[in-house]
Amino acid sequence: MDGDCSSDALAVFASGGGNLESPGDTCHFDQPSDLVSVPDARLGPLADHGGPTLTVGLLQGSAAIDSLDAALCSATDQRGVSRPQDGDGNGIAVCDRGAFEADCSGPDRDGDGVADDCDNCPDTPNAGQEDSDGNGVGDACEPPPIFADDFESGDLTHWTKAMTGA
Ligand SMILES: [Ca+2]
Ligand SMILES: [Ca+2]
Ligand SMILES: [Ca+2]
Ligand SMILES: [Ca+2]
Repeated sequence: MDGDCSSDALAVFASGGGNLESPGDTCHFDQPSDLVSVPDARLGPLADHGGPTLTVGLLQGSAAIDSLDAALCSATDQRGVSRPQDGDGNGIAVCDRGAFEADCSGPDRDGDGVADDCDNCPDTPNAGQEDSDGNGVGDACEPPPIFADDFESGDLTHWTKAMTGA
């Protein structure tokens, strides 16, 4: 979960555990296995990573990677990728939090040494993974802003707030 639930009346969750919230602690993730107030979750944008639904990817170094209790781990992620995968390259496969199991040693189609699952620009070589605005999309492939103010392309948060006042 990326964002702030305190301003959203619909965002009342009953946590089954194993969730991650960043940056705050407003989503009622109150199980011992939940991880809250993570300053930088390193989540990617909601995108098509394969499988029947869109998923939020996990970027290299995300606190969600390899941090889930084995008891809470399902056999596959929402895409159908088998769990667990070794996401931090330490040779030990542990489940990730959320609907996405990052395979950081998987295919690397742009050849920059960062696997597609964990690359913030999977089609643009950017070994350093620079992301100066921290939105999970690397500087190397960040689309230019549509407007000069806060309305950044791909980030509907500001748009929704402006439209609904929520
Ligand atoms: Ca993992
Ligand atoms: Ca890559
Ligand atoms: Ca890349
Ligand atoms: Ca960015």
